[in-house]
Amino acid sequence: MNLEDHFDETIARDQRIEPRDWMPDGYRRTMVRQVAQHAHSEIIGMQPEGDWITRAPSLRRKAILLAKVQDEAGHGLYLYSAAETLGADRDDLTERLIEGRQKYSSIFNYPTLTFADVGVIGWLVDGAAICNQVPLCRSSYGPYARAMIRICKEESFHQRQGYELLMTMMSGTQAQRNMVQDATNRWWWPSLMMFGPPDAQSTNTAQSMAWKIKRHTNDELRQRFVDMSVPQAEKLGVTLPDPDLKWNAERGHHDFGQIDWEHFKEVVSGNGPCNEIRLTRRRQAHEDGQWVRDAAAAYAAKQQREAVA
Ligand code: FAQ
Repeated sequence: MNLEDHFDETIARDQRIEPRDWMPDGYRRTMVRQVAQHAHSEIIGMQPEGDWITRAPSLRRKAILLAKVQDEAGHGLYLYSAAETLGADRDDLTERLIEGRQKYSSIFNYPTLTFADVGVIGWLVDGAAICNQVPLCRSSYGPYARAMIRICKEESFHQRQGYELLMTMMSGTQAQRNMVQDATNRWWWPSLMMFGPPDAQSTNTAQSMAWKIKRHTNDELRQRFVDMSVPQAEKLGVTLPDPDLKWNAERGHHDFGQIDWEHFKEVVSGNGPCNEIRLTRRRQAHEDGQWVRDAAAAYAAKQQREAVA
C-alpha cells in the first residue's frame, strides 16, 4: 500500500496520525496553522484576565485567578510542543505571532473593565472554548488530541470558577448585579465569534472535516453553545443581549440574531479595541526574556564543552 493510501485508511478507520507517520503537506500545514493559532491564543489570552491579578478583591479570588492564568500558560506550552512534533520551530512561531503574521483568537482583543469580566470570561469564553475543544479530543492528529484532553479538564475548572464568581456577585449588591449584566452584554457577541466565520465563508472547514481534524462545523458548535448558555443565563439571572434569541420548537434549537461579521473581520485583521496593546505587551515580554534565553544557551554550550573535554 502506498503512503497516501495508508494515511487515508488511517483517517477512515478513525485512528490517529502520529508525528513520524507520512502525511500530506496540506495536512501538516493545516495542523501547524491551527495548533499554532491555538497556542498563541492561550498565551495572549493570559493578558485580559492577568490585568486583574493585582486587583482581585480577596486572597481566595487572587489564588484562583493566578492558578487559571498559569494554566493558560501551560496550555500554550503543550500546544507549542504539539506544533514542534510537526516540524514547526518554536522561535519561528513566536516571531510570526509578534510580527502579526499568525493569528490568535479574536476574543482576546477586548478590554476587561471590571472584575465581573473575569467571571464572564470564565463562564462564556471558557464555556465556548470547551464546546469547541471537547470534540478536538477526537481530532485525527495524536499529539493535538491528547493535549486537548488535559486542556479540557482544566478549562472545565475555569468555566466553573467563572460561573461561581458570577453567582456570588449576583447574590450581592445591585451595583454588582449591574456589573455582571454589563460584562455579559459586552462579551456575548464576541464569544459567538470565537467559533469562526459562518460555514458558508469558512475556508478550511470542509477539508479539516474530511481529515477529521475538526469533527463539527463552526455553525454547529456555535448553535450548541447558544443552546447551552441560555439556561445558564436564566439560572444566573442575566439577560443575553439579543432580542431575537428564542426557542424554535421545530428546529429543537434556539434561533439567534445576526452576528456582525464585518466587526469580526476588523478584529481579526488587527483593528479590534486591544489588538495593539496585546501584541505590544507580548513583544515586550519576549524582549525582556532575551537574557534568559542567552543564559540558557550559554549554559548548554558550557555543558557541551565539558562533555567533549
Ligand atoms: N479569531 O476556515 P475557518 C482559548 C480565522 S480558546 C481569529 O473557519 P478553521 C482558551 C481562521 O484561523 C481560543 N481568527 O478556520 C482560553 C482562518 O484563518 P487562516 C482558541 C479566526 O481553522 C480561554 C479564517 O479565520 N481556540 O484560547 C477565528 O477551520 C480563556 C477562516 O476560518 C482555538 O484555537 C477567531 N475567532 O476554524 C484562554 C481552538 N475564527 O488561518 C484564555 C482550535 C476563525 O485561514 C482565557 N481552533 N479564524 O488565515 C479551531 O477549532 C479552529 O481553528 C477555529 C477556526 C474554529 C477557531
